[in-house]
Amino acid sequence: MDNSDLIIRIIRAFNSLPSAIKDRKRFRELLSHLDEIKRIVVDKRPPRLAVVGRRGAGKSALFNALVDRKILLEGEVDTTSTCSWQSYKLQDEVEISWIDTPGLGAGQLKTERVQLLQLEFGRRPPDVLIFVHKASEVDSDIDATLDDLQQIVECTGEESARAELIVVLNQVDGIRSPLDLVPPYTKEKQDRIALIQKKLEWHLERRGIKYKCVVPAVAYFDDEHDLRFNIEGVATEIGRSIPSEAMLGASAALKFNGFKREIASKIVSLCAVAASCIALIPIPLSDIIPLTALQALMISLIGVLGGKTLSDIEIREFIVALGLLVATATAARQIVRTVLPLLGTGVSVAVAGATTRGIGAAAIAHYIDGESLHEARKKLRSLIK
Ligand SMILES: Nc1nc2c(ncn2[C@@H]2O[C@H](COP(=O)(O)OP(=O)(O)O)[C@@H](O)[C@H]2O)c(=O)[nH]1
Ligand SMILES: [Mg+2]
Repeated sequence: MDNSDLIIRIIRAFNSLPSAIKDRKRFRELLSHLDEIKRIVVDKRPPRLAVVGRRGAGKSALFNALVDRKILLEGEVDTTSTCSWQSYKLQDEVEISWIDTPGLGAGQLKTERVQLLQLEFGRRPPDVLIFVHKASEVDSDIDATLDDLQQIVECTGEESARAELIVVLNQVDGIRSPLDLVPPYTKEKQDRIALIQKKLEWHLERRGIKYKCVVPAVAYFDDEHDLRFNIEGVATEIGRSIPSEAMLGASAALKFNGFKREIASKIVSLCAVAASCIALIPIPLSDIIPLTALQALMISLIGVLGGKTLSDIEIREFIVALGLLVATATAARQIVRTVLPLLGTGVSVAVAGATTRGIGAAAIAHYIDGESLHEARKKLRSLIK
């Protein structure tokens, strides 16, 4: 059974319960968490990243740095620009949609262009908006650029529903210290970067532009030199802001552990809360079986984030290796194939939540951070004591 089938069956099984139970607050909370998991798994689609910035800020380079491949041409003068989403296929079934809005602050953002963007964003809103700005240009006539940025932010929808704005302070390698090009940087350089970052934040606040964070970075790499700095930090911020539907797609495209860990922790939290709700529902169903099915799904999803499609047997072996639930683990994923069996013995809320969190942490340690099963087991033990 694949993960889509599994979550659909879990939801269906809970939905078939008597309405007296379904009216309970806990039950509704459980279903909303299960629905969120369903959005991640069943409604998954490629991520949509919109990038804006001045010409030469490093928008194309940032794309290449994020996907770790030279796909877009850098240093090209963008003459025409399409104002529509471009899809880039990275591998089978791994795709990223990107829209580039170049030439900010150069008087090129004509009304017509803004309207086209607005139309496109109306059809398919961006998951995150990334403003790339060159570190050496923070003080040079930034107001015209910020005016244009503000217009584009407004294009992305009503204020309450807008994508988060992530600001990338790019090309920090070029900040004075010429002998300090490659990270890790000296303390002096780090202080300078922090100062420029503060300044950019000050400009954004002065203009009333709502942003999530300013992330310093270097996007440059070629066959011989890799000057990249903190691209994982950029990816992690994208991971924090990305909506459920784009999580799996984005994690296949942006292969950074920081990003994957961010998504995995969200999945673990959802499953842990759902597990506590299951334990609180006072019916025979609220039992170890659906709980184990949910935990199996969680492990499988973390495997997917780590680039591994786990078979039912591998999931069982993982649960067994953690020293848990040997008997029920056998049937972990098949169990909801039929009606959930009505067994007794409820699990306590605290145990259900904590164990689920512990298993999640162990799965992240093993499948994302590449730690041994022994280490993963230690992680679980440290969390459920
Ligand atoms: N040193 C350095 N060069 C960069 C960095 N990011 C981009 N570049 C270079 O700056 C130039 C402009 O970058 P590009 O991505 O084409 O800018 P765009 O116009 O915003 O798409 C290209 O030659 C890039 O290779 C960076 O962080 N450091
Ligand atoms: Mg470009």
